[in-house]
Amino acid sequence: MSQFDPTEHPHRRFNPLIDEWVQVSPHRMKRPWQGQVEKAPPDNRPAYDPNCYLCPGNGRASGHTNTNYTETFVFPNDFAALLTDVPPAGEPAHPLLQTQAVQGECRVVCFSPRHDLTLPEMSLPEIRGVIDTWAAQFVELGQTYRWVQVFENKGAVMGCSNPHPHGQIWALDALPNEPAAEEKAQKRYFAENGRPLLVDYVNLELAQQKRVVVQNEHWLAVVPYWAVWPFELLLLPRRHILRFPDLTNDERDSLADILKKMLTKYDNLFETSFPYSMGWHGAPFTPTKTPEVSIGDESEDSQAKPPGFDANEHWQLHAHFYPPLLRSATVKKFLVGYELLSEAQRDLTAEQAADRLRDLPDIHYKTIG
Ligand code: H2U
Ligand code: ZN
Repeated sequence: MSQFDPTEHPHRRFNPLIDEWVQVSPHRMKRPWQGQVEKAPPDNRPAYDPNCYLCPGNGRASGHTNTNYTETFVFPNDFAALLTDVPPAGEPAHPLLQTQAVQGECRVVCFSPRHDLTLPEMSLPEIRGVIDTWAAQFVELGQTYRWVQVFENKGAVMGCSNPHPHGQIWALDALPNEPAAEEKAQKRYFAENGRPLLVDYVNLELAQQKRVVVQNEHWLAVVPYWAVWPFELLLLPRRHILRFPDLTNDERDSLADILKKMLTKYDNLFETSFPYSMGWHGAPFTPTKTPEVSIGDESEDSQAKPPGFDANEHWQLHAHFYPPLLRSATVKKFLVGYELLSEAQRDLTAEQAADRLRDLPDIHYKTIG
């Protein structure tokens, strides 16, 4: 038998952040592809759409009217999945039938008044405006809720209902599955190694440079070693930072820079506005306020701690970008079959995906003529 070659031989890679494996099948990259390689139809959106419920001054489905906003604009989601005044669920009737009442809030963040833009097409000061809005939302909602999920779901293939550049925020008093898995894995790694898992990972990626797609003074974007989605990216600060609002002025400017570059590369890959789901993960908050209606049991985190104490040193701030496109503007990867029933699988290695993204220009294709 020949020697193991990770660019040839099927293997599994471990995601230490959530304790899961992914199947990599690089030999399949050699198979012929006869499917479609369509270009996306040109996207000729107007700067203002009178029928868009997110454009400035327009009415929303709820009957509320948006202000004539000129920068970012945040409003409470009119169809919120979480509510502030949910009564306790009580004791489960059976351990196999558990219920937890959950209190929370949902908001919508319009990134720009311009209906026709996306993050990479916005200017650096405009992207910086989105960053400051995210930070302010984290600060405000983190006073009441343990978990604040800031995210963007972009593109019709992701089920996004409106092309107007926007994201969402869901804040709640529970720790949802993904951050709970990251909490567990990072806590264990810190206990065993005395250093945060993702800080070690940042240093490893900076040293190897095999999976780094873009880096600047304060940030790096890598296709993680354990990526599941073909062109998945993990965006990390180079220093140890627990939460988004802890970012300094310079780090926020630098974040605008790397976001513009990495999202421009995404759009340039298939010359289409690249769909994805992205979102921020950082240390959970320790709420000091209660939601409008009190929720009964105090969580262990809300007990008195010495000033300045933070039991979350094992956390490192980061953002995940999960884009579904595989080989063209229209051919996407599906997580179905083996992936739903056994484990996630990819063909292209993380290193090959990083090479492709790294080699793309960071000038947006729409501005190149
Ligand atoms: P998506 O396109 O990612 O689904 O986000 C749009 C959100 O905007 C969605 O959560 C909300 C929807 O509930 N929305 C309003 O709050 N008001 C409206 O008038 C329409 C949509
Ligand atoms: Zn609009």
